[in-house]
Amino acid sequence: MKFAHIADVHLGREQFNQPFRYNDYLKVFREAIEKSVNERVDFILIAGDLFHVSRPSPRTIRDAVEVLELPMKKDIPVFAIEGNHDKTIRETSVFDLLEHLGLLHTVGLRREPGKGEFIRSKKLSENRYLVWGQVGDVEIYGLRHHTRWQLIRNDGAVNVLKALFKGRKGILMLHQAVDYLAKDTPYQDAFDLKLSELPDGFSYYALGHIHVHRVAEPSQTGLSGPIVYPGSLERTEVREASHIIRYSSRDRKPKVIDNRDGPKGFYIVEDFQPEFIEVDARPFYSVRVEGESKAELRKKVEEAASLIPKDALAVITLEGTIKGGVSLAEFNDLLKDSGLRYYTFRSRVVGEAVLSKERLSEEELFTDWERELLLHLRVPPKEFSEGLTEFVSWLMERYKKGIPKNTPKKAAEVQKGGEKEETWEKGDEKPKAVKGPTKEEKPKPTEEKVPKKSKPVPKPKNPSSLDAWLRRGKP
Ligand SMILES: [Mn+2]
Repeated sequence: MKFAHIADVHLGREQFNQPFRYNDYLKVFREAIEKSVNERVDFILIAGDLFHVSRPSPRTIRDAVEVLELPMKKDIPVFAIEGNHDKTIRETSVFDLLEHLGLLHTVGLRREPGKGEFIRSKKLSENRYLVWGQVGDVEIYGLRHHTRWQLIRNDGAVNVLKALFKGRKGILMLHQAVDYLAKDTPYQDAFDLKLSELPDGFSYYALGHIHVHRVAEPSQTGLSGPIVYPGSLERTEVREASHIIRYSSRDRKPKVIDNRDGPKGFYIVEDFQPEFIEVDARPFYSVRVEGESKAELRKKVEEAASLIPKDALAVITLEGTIKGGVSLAEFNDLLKDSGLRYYTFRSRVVGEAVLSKERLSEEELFTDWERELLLHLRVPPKEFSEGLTEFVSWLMERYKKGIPKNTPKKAAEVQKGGEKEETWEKGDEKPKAVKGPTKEEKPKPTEEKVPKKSKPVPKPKNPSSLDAWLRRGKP
């Protein structure tokens, strides 16, 4: 049994607003699919973010169709899940279109049972089916991207993944950041799942979301199979650069280093052993130039740029302490005849020396919900409205917990409008009808004192908790 594991294609993306980047992203996708077909794999997995946005342009859809026809013509099934970039709350999506054309199968929770030779379904509740793939004796499970608090509820007492995939085996496809593999990635402190929260029993964990390739072997994790991230097929940000050039104020010459996270590709997996297959992503240089004057910076930028091949991308970061600082406009003309395909400058130059202060941790600076809000603001704007709805309901739950049990009237007054609340807050005499507690008496929000009225939250260790979660209508 041999399969390909691809993730984070981000088809349709015009990085840096450069139309040629659209073709770069398409080119490596075609390369990955062609190599998979030539390897005669039994099936192909796309572990989320096939598209950069959930409503791709007609051109992007056409290009996806053209590439996905290659495995279809060879009867190689493609199984996919939606990632955070291409998931949608609408009933139908571009994935339905591709599925209808026979180009891929979406696995996970569906409103209707799946169809097709390679598809199996099980009814879980009214309008909810678990749909998975079956090729030979290998089962392919998966679930689209979810936020952490959709998957792990009641402080970890309810784990939706473990409930949903209990007793299942084969392959599990997810689009989430697992803490164990998130080191030195943007998800290091913003992971979705702890290692211990993954359901055990699968022979291969086909993940997406982290954009650099990473493998954690069973001997490291204690799980039944390797956890594998292929990373994105193209370079999506500067930390995925192919090469790094460092040129400090002490150096006489710039140094070129191959970036450990530079290689781009996917995995061909045979007997659940992954082998990394590189694709020809465009060379991308991360250049850091440090200087003590504008003239020194300009000279060093030119020297560093002479080491970069003409078809490459370059992000050039200027560093140093220069009186009065620098403006990037003074550098933009510098490389216009360099022949680089694209370059951009960033400045970390400081005008004057800043005394370093002891750094405060996130926990010291922000409350829990502020950190949760910040986490939400990190998601791309197009999915913000959906994420925000989730966040607001979460915040409402929290707020309800904060209202003391014995003062329902106060809560009612507050809800009536701002006027009375304001009077109360200004320190005037409280209205007689309101028997609110003083600040000191106010009980701390604890789990025990939560008056639950609306929307029941799934109870811990209750076998029907999964049903309750499903009924909430968030597949
Ligand atoms: Mn992605």
